[in-house]
Amino acid sequence: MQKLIITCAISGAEVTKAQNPAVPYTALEMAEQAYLAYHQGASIIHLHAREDDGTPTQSAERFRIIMEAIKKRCPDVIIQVSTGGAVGMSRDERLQPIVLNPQMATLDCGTLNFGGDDIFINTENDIIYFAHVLQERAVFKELECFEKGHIDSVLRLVKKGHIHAPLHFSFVLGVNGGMSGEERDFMFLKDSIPSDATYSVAGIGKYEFSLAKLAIEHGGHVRVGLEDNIFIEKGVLAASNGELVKKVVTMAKVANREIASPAEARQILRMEK
Ligand code: KMH
Ligand code: ZN
Repeated sequence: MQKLIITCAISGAEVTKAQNPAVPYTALEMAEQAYLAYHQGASIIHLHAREDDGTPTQSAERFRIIMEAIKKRCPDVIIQVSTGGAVGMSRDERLQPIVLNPQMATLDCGTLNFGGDDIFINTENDIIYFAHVLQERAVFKELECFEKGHIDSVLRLVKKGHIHAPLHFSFVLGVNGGMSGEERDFMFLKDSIPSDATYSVAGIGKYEFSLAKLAIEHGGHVRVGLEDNIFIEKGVLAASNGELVKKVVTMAKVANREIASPAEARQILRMEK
């Protein structure tokens, strides 16, 4: 089996310090949380930017400052910039950090309810627009799929020439409004992607570690982090993103799966830069 790539979603756009005080807002806090995750074995940092008061922002300047701070602490880590941003942001607002030519970014592959009155909008034209911008700048894309229809959309857009290989999927399961993260859901999705594609799972809330275990056992990759889940175990807040990563590393050891370094992750995903 390939070595295990661990992504850590350190900050998110929605989770707050009131929910877990370890959620980072400032550049220094972001760098510290990224370092703790990287030190435990994360090779990719999935990044949302915040203002110092916690307000989500897609400002390129804010991303630049935060990415510089992270690079100082973890020079070789892969930073995966979010182009999802927060619910309600426009296409161009979400795409702002791409001017920084990050190595990697997310490409959200469909619309879904996001709890309450929120709708995370990614129309077919949005997906095509984002895909072309990422392609033009040679930014490696992670295809965020919140349910099976999103995978089908990707495969259709591949046929139409809008999305190009290598295909690396992220199954984000358990969002309030998306597909749940039971074993049957995981099996269905992993069997729905092309055999030469790679995938990672991001289980929201209670699904974080059960999905991680399945992905470890089936040759997939794993994302954890405070964006997705604030607890290390039922009712116990995680002390840091590092603690969440450490738990996955322990699970991987039990399953005899080695952890990929950032350089190995680049090779496994067939990244060009
Ligand atoms: N904050 C969510 C609305 C991504 O990073 O690309 C979208 C999100 C997906 O987190
Ligand atoms: Zn995100």
